[in-house]
Amino acid sequence: MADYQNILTQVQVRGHYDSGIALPTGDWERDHIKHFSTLLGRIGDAQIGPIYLGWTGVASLFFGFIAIEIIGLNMWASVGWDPVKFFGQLAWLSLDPPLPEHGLNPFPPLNEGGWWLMAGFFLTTSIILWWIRTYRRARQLKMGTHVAWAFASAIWLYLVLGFIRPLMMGSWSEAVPFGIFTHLDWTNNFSLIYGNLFYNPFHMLSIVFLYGSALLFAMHGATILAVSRFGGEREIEQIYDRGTASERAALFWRWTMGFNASMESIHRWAWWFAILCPLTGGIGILLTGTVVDNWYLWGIENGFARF
Ligand code: 07D
Ligand code: 07D
Repeated sequence: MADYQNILTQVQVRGHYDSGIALPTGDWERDHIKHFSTLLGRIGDAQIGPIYLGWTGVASLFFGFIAIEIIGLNMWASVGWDPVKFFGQLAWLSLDPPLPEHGLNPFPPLNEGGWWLMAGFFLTTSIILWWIRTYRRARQLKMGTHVAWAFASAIWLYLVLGFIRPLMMGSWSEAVPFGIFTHLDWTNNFSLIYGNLFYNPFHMLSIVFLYGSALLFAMHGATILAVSRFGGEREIEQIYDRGTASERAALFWRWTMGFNASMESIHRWAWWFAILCPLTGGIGILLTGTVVDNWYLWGIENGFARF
């Protein structure tokens, strides 16, 4: 009997509609959407919902919408309200942070960075509300709060780039613009201004964890898929059952490299690698321009960059 599913099979997880555990009284009703999608069933669970929004979810979407609105309308205004130019040039349009002469002024003229500050405020509020939502939903389900802390790590880098470092440098103009290609130009310029970011050890560490995450993801995903014919994707059984799938998966890595992560530890490896990527990255950005002005010269002083 075909009783497993992955992206390469046609078999779907589809039973009766499952409402999940009951919410405490006072929490919002969330069973309005009861739907199955064959298409979504090909990449995951076919059941859609129940979706819980709650006030943090609604407020987060609301503030996120305001931020996108401010960014979008500014971009549209920058092409004289021409809809064709707006869509045609969208990837090149930008809402830039305040001009350097405004320093940390919280109310610079709207067209010289005021709109950027406002959009940043609403976007940050939206992201933090979404963080609270992930934390509270996890607690409500009596889960650990690992997802929230992983998300917090990304928020840390975001805040360093757009808030904490500009504060320490004394100017909002240090922050990242809102724009697809302009934020890439900013990234490139940042590296050039501060003497080649490749020589920043925290950029190195961040890359280690970025590449490491890809490697771990490939190893773990591939291993579980490779033993799915023995039920390897049913992880609960793997923890107490020394059955063939888990045994073979572990043995594969012992055979190929003499060591295997356990069914539990592999997820800790993945969690830490993913978290350490933006965490170390944020430290690296925070040190740039505040403690170190030129990473290449710093590398020479510390004996690992050569003329
Ligand atoms: C696949 C999950 C889904 C998320 C997606 C992104 C937006 C932006 C634009 C309002 C993996 C949705 C995009 C909401 C809308 C406006 C103006 C996540 C997945 C599909 N970047 N970056 C991208 C952001 C920074 C860098 C893409 C955000 C730093 C480089 C996308 C932030 C630096 C490259 C994007 C942020 C930096 C990109 C694809 C915030 C250093 C690329 C992202 C909030 C870290 C790549 C054209 C993706 C690209 C790319 C969004 C910050 C460097 C537009 C929201 C300042 C080198 N970045 N980025 O798939 O194709 O992520 O750019 O900090 O090459 Mg970036
Ligand atoms: C951006 C965290 C914030 C995102 C949040 C998400 C929404 C949207 C929408 C759901 C990504 C909010 C989401 C609002 C919701 C929907 C639809 C995480 C983010 C909160 N670099 N570099 C890194 C490499 C060079 C530079 C990290 C490689 C050059 C700068 C990473 C190379 C120069 C910065 C990395 C390379 C340069 C970085 C990012 C190679 C440019 C940073 C890690 C092979 C010429 C950032 C310390 C991350 C950092 C960063 C990789 C080259 C500049 C490891 C592989 C030398 C300025 N670079 N880089 O997780 O932390 O980002 O640096 O050349 O700021 Mg780099």
